[in-house]
Amino acid sequence: MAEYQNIFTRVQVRGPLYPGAPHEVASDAREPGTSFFSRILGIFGDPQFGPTYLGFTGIASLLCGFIAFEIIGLNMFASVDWNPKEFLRQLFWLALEPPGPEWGLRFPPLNQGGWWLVTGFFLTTAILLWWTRMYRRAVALGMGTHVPWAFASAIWLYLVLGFIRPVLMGSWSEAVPFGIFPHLDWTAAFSLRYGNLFYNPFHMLSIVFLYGSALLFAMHGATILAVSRLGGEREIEQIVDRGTATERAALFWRWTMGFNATMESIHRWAWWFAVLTTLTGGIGILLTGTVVDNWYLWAVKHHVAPAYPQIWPEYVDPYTANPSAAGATVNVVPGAGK
Ligand code: 07D
Ligand code: 07D
Repeated sequence: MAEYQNIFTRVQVRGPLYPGAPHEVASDAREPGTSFFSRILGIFGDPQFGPTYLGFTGIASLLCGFIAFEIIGLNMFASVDWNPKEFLRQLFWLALEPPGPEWGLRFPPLNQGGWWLVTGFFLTTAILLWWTRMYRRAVALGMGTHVPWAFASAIWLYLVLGFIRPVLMGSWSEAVPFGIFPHLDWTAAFSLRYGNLFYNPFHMLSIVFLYGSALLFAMHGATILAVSRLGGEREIEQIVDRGTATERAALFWRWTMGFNATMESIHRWAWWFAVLTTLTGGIGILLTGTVVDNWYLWAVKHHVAPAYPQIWPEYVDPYTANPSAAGATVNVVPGAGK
């Protein structure tokens, strides 16, 4: 049994190199030398690498991604005065920041946020080209387009964060900086500026689907591994050979919770939970600062959160002192703002 308790694949099956399902396109990918076996890849998945397909959109996407990556790196390098040691030491703290609020939606000089705009353009182009490539490869193989549409949900959140919401707010300064820790600082500051994102119901929904994704993934992965000694992971055989792994797994769940997903429905659950994480998240970010200026006051108004009592009158929360500026017309603290 021990062999089933490892994260890595123990058995590596090697047949002749396989060019893939019969299809009319990508015939160049069948050229000899485009595929090879790798023991390391075999530990994580299929040992065969390739054939790959780059095509125009693939190459253009990688090129744009490379340009964005380079501009970020060079700006960070410049910010430490081209000192390689400092660059490496401070790498995780360095940033390419968006333009300041004084620029609105205008194009500032390169070193005052212009580079951020150029990078955003190339990164977004790279991501959209990669999406196009996935869509077209799926169609070329006669598959459904579920993968690109799931990816589109992530791209939606990305576009809301860095493009759609800043445009609605009338300022690039609202957008996320490029940088490892700076983008975390931005996330924390965003929550604080808009009165605690925990009270944003779409942030709540996004968390539900994020946690739900992890739970579903754990349940599904564990279930299939638990019946893999009966061939549970061989999906094709499971459809034809009834009565072994799948039925046992289904009965396990009926025994323990009265209900079971099917071989098909579990993947629908997984797809929707993952997709809804970023779909609801994007809605939550889009509403922040545009429709709702303070999620805490919003929650008080809608009886989600209680109002804190005023204990020390001399300390007045600036938001409660001027509720109209907070975009909410609640009198959270009686007597405050006089
Ligand atoms: C495991 C698949 C592989 C992908 C990886 C990410 C880059 C960035 C940096 C050129 C699960 C590759 C990273 C290409 C290179 C430069 C400057 C996916 C897997 C390994 N974040 N975030 C990370 C991005 C936002 C938040 C890590 C991207 C929002 C928090 C990584 C975006 C907010 C934490 C990263 C983005 C936010 C992170 C690991 C885009 C709210 C962490 C990501 C395009 C959603 C964690 C130091 C990972 C961390 C982390 C990338 C957006 C919050 C650098 C590309 C603005 C709270 N984010 N993030 O594994 O350790 O994802 O940060 O929107 O704690 Mg982030
Ligand atoms: C970022 C989609 C875009 C990514 C793309 C990928 C490349 C790299 C290269 C592979 C991740 C492009 C890829 C370019 C390719 C290679 C090598 C998806 C992205 C297109 N929060 N929070 C969420 C929790 C708090 C805040 C979502 C938990 C605090 C902000 C998620 C907690 C504050 C935002 C979530 C918590 C705060 C979020 C993200 C707990 C900070 C967002 C979902 C327990 C102090 C984002 C509505 C996701 C959002 C978001 C979880 C706390 C701020 C569910 C569990 C209160 C500003 N938070 N959060 O999938 O949608 O992101 O909010 O405390 O913007 Mg949060």
